[in-house]
Amino acid sequence: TQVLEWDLWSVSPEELELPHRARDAHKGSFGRVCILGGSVGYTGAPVLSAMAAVRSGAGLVSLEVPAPIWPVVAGKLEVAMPRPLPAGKDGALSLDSCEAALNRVNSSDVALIGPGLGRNNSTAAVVRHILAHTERPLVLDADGINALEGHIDVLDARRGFATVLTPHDGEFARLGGDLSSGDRLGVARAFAAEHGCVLVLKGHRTITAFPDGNAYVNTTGNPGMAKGGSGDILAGMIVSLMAQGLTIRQAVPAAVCLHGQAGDLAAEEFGEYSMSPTDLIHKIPLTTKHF
Ligand code: NPW
Ligand code: AMP
Ligand code: MG
Repeated sequence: TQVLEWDLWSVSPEELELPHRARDAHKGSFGRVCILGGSVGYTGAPVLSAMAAVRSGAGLVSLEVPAPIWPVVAGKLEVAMPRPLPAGKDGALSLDSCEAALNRVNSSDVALIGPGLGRNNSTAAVVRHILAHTERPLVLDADGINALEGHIDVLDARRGFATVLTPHDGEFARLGGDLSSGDRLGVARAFAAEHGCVLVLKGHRTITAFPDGNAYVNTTGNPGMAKGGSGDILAGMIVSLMAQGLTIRQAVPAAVCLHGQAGDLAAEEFGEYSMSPTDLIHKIPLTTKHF
């Protein structure tokens, strides 16, 4: 069992790997990402995830959003492809979305579920339907995690399939995580082992814990990232690296490390007060161009 401190500038190339882009590669070589997110009030989150996924190298990025917000999301995107899903009168995903959303997840290489999705009951039921029926690798963030509140058995049933959860402390508490001991590393490792998932416990010194007990403590990032939207970007970066054929063990800590590094570059240019999550996305290219 290893506990590694990650700092991109001191990490050796064999520890941090990005997928090789062969001279004759095409977009299909770099994975199909599906992002299920967005709701009335949270139209920005899935867009941030999608832009981060594109900037991190994914070949094709599609976005599945409730139909009422589709025009707004489509107006913000050029490279990623937004598609509408059936919604109810309240604007949230309806149960009619279950099969369509599942099909779209199943026709991608990796899916991210949750950014800005909202906490409506039928939306959460759609999320759980997908979890229960897909064998695809999944990244769950925000309301994708919240949909498991009181339903941790749905996560446990996915043991054997790749599932990455990226909670902040509030979301981790909804999963039953108890950080009152102050031992974030120990608690994260125990959770990953118990539920057979990869846990990214976010914050200062984000921890990535694998089910076998391995864990990484990230050293990049800064409090300028403590702004709504930063986590949506991280989730997009993780799903993007996973789609490109890295192993989950390579992809997740690498995305966490690069996300913090992009945040540090944004802070260098704009300062921690004024930097915006959008600035962080614009710094991703500086973190990846050396590879
Ligand atoms: P308190 O009161 O601050 O101490 P929620 P959310 C607690 C979307 N977004 N970090 C905290 O406690 C997301 O994708 C859309 C954070 C509070 O009780 C989600 O879908 C954006 N919170 C949705 O909004 C940009 C911590 O957790 C609760 C914490 C809601 O996500 C913003 C807050 O968490 C956002 O990303 C910690 N370290 N520790 C957009 N532009 O569209 C404790 N808490 O209720 O899950 O709300 O994270 O804002
Ligand atoms: P979220 O709460 O989902 O928007 O996620 C916030 C993101 O910003 C996570 O990746 C955190 O690790 C990062 N972040 C927030 N505050 C800090 C901090 N003080 N130092 C480093 N990273 C932070
Ligand atoms: Mg978040």
